[in-house]
Amino acid sequence: MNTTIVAIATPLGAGGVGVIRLSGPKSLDVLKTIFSPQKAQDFTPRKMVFGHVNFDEITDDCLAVFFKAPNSFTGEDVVELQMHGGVKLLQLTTQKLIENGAVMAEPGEFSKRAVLNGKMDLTEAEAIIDMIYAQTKTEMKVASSQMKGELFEKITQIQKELTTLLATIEVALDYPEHEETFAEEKLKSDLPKLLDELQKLKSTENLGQKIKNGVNVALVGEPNVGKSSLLNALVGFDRAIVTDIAGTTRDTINEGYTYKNIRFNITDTAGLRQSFDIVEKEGIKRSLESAKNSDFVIFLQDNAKILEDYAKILTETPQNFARVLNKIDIQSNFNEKDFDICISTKTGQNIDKLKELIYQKTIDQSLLSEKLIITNIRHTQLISKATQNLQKALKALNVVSIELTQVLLKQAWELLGEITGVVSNETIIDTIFSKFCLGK
Ligand SMILES: Nc1nc2c(ncn2[C@@H]2O[C@H](COP(=O)(O)OP(=O)(O)OP(=O)(O)O)[C@@H](O)[C@H]2O)c(=O)[nH]1
Ligand SMILES: [Mg+2]
Repeated sequence: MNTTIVAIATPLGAGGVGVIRLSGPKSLDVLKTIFSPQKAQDFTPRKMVFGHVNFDEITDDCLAVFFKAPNSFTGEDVVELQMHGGVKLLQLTTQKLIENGAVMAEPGEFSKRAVLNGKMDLTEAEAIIDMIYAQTKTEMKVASSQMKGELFEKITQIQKELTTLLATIEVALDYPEHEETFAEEKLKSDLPKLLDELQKLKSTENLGQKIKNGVNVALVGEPNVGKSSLLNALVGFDRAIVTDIAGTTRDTINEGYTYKNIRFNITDTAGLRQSFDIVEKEGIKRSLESAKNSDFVIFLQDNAKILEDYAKILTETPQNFARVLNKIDIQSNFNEKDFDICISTKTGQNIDKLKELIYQKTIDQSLLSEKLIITNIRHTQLISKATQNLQKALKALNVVSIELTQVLLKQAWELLGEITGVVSNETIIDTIFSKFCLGK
């Protein structure tokens, strides 16, 4: 990492301030090729310097700050230059810095360098990206706890316990006559505890995905029952076209809303009916597909014409659904007991209650207060594999040999190490950081 990288760290667009970041051994020298402090002064680390940038007949008043290695985000010499936030100004300045010795940073390269220089572990770096893209407070909270290193600590603690068990096996292999029984006893009592800890982490995976990507809810039902009207009522604006013509919606329409700090992604679909229209048929096919792939299905019915036979849809949908009666403003002669909730998108009656019902049926609130919630698929996959290894290790102990247990535990240790980056290879690192944005 001898190169000095540069990138615009703020989003491109007209803004009051734009920041350009440099990292690497020549950061300060490269900055000095275009920036001069107002007063004759040296750069004291972490102290803002007022001055101006001057090159190719372009000039701007700026603030610059220098972080001396290793006390910086990347662990290298870092410079941040605050200029006015014009797209062209920031682009031309970056280009000039490249002409004067810096190289363009890859997406995520600052964070990658921070990890490679031991300034943070992989889980913390991944939490940064989650914070940047967070859409809800819950998502922010989970990312913050990961950024504070809570996942790192948990995984490291499990690895430490595995190391102790591996050491016990080692001794048992050297002195089988004295130690083997002791080692077996210890493994039989300690491994289930570790398995419990991993399984507890894994149990948060489904909630973690919902926190990160939102809860997917599909609206299905016959044409004209008011699905599009319900979508509009839930999201709070006229997103979908509503008419009294049956078969108005054909393509699926997606829109979201946030309730109790969780994002809900609603899919409005084509009304289900026997159709010979090729476009509508395709819409109906997609409608059933989105019902199948969602976390929750709202099966909507019309108070003017209550349909008895929804068996077909229910067999194709997930177990998690609600029967909802719409248009209760039309007439009151319906049996409330046949439905989970009765609403009117026209008057807005019970729309809030429906939001609460969806929340209750899709969010496991007992898990929501857990200190650690796994939101990253990479982490859940590794935790699953490590869990399988521990299960096999426990079995091997009973029926095969302590040597096999040893191999399986070592592998589990390494799988957990991939989460934090203690065990890593270039491909893993490159894949993770390629998802980052430029300048981070
Ligand atoms: N009275 C009354 N009319 C409603 C209510 N909700 C929807 N409607 C009317 O029912 C008709 C159909 O509404 P849509 O929302 O387009 O129904 P849809 O289920 O999306 O219909 P398709 O897209 O054709 O499948 C429109 O005329 C709406 O104004 C309601 O709560 N009360
Ligand atoms: Mg519609």
